[in-house]
Amino acid sequence: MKFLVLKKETLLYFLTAVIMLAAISAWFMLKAGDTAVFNQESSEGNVREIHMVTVEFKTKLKDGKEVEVYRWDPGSIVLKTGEKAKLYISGINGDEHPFYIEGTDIKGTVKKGKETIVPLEFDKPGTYHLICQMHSDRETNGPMIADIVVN
Ligand SMILES: [Cu+2]
Repeated sequence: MKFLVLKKETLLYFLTAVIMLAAISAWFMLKAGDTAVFNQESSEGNVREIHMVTVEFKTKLKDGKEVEVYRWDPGSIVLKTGEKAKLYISGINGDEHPFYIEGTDIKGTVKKGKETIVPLEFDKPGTYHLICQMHSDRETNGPMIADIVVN
């Protein structure tokens, strides 16, 4: 009788061990699954993120006159032909910057405190100008032009 009780106990221990092992492997399998999904997502698009801001330089001249200029920062970005990128432009200075990219049909507006996302992909190499229509030259507190260099 005692032997039988012991055997039951052993069986219980064995069962507990099996359940624990199953739980641990299930946890690892789920974890591996999560990683696989994450990897799929990151390799699927392979879209590069590029961040840009709108800035303003301002100064007072000796005669008291104020001069200012608006710029895209960075002023140039480099892409490979066919490379997919997302350009995130944050509006820091200036209420708004309506822009277009020369040689494309891309246009939009960057507003203060907001982020404008511009998907980029160029089939032909060259230098494409990102031009702010409001600050396109020195007369209008520009030139607010960034170069998108495609190699
Ligand atoms: Cu502007």
